[in-house]
Amino acid sequence: MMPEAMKLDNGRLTGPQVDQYWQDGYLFPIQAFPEAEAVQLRAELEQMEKDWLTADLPHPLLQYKRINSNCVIPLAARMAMDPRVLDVVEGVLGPDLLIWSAEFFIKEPRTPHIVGTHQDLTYWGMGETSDQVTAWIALSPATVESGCMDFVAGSHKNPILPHNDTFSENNLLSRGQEIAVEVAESDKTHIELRPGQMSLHHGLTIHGSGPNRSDDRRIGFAIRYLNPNARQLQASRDYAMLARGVDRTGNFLHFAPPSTLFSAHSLTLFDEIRSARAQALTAGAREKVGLYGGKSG
Ligand SMILES: O=C(O)CCC(=O)C(=O)O
Repeated sequence: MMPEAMKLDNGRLTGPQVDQYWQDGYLFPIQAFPEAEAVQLRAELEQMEKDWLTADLPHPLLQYKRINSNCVIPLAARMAMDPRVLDVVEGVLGPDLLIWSAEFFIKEPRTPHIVGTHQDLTYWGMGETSDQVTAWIALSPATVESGCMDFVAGSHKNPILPHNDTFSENNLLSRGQEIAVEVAESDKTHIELRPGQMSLHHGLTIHGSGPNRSDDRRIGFAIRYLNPNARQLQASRDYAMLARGVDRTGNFLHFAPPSTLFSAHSLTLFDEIRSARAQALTAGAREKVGLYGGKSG
């Protein structure tokens, strides 16, 4: 039985829920959309997949879904800018919100693909900032059987730990990256979610996910939110979409949500963002440090 979503205060996190997030480095399950609406959103996504699978796009469709989908797919930008999601994210990041990337993590039924255990911030080029959070929304049941995420409680209090590139075919991350420390099964919490529910996680939280052994697709939509204090430290410039409030720092170049699918303008922008970020994404993990290093987040 999956747990019921936590009770919000008028769509917003309560003080104790925010404290829980900072204590554990994650929070779930939170109702982002009613289940029936999630079913509709999934249908819209799957229609788009059908319509564009064999289209003549500069990159395979999978790449546009997997990273910066909010740049080229209006559905992705709409979900990432949904006020119900932003109201929750505000509880962690404050009133000024940027979207750095929105990514579909899809595991087809009965496939071996996993996501190796990692910390997101290792590859973002932003250092160990707490000015970010990922909201991961389930568009199909995320269960242990279907390969839901596993989080290690309190692990966001670590610095960025060493990671190895495995380049494993079954790892959905670009370099098959995996944290170079053993994580005990008993330290992992399974993040089971019903369609429409979401989890929040910190970019230093150690997490990964197993294979989909179910007969349904496992569809997750991960939105990387920043507040404007975050900074790109490795690439010479970076981009983000302003979702709410104001950006007084100007650390990111803003772009508008797309109004049509894969417009020529958005396809060019997609490549521009990718090449600007390549510097940060290809940089390695930092020096060797111990697990559970005790730096407070
Ligand atoms: O969807 C998954 O299984 C993993 C996603 C993930 O690693 C993330 O959202 O940071």
